[in-house]
Amino acid sequence: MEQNPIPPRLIKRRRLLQLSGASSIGLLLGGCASADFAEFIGNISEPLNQKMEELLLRPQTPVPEFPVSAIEPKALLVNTYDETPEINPKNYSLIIDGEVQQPLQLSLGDIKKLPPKSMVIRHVCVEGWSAIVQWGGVRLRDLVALAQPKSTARYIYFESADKYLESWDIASALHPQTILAYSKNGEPLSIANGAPLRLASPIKLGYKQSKWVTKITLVNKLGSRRGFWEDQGYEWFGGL
Ligand SMILES: Nc1nc2c(c(=O)[nH]1)N[C@H]1C(S)=C(S)[C@@H](COP(=O)(O)O)O[C@H]1N2
Ligand SMILES: [Mo]
Repeated sequence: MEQNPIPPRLIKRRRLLQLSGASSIGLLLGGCASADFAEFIGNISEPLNQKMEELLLRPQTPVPEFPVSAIEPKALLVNTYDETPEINPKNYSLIIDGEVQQPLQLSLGDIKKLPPKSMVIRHVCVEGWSAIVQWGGVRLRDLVALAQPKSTARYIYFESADKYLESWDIASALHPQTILAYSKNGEPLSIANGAPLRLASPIKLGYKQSKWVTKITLVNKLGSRRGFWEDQGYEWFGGL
């Protein structure tokens, strides 16, 4: 089966950033230098082999969030490589399938009944920009729990309406600050930013944070496609 030549968590962030050109490191660190930034990006998430039950019952340690006053409403934040798909929120449904006991098809109304989670975090794009953003939505772990994941699930695929694809390790997906967001900076999410639902997480780089998510599939093994950028050489784990 498909194997990563190097365990993803051993790949250093510095190397990852070099993938998008050495200049982006300077830009990234110069453009958004803050006292805690180095510490913030130094945190790698949990080991990949944590058991499903453990992940669901004992949430991983949250990473520090920013105060609302730190939000940068004008910071560059729209980055899409293909067409922007328009999804009618009335017809929209999110599918959760794969290694689950209870495959689900949920409307936006269903999803919004889950407990809301809001957080102010830094979004970091490897192209050399970052922005402190407030995201509001529901925890992915709450949605996955509804579908009753099997213990065989180790990875999770996200399909988007623009054909963007992402895959994550299950531990990062079940992190308490990995959310499916429907609001940004206190307003309904715009289409450009991924409405009706997009991933947001302080533990992953921007390219892991799929916009316009329509389908979530839990799997035991990764397939030959691992992600839009990953299949072109970007590092798979994409941790912050
Ligand atoms: N479906 C989809 N999701 C996507 C992308 C995309 O092109 N399509 N771009 C990614 C990248 S590289 C980044 S940095 C963020 C940008 O999110 P924003 O446009 O809301 O700033 O979305 C990510 N999610
Ligand atoms: Mo990005």
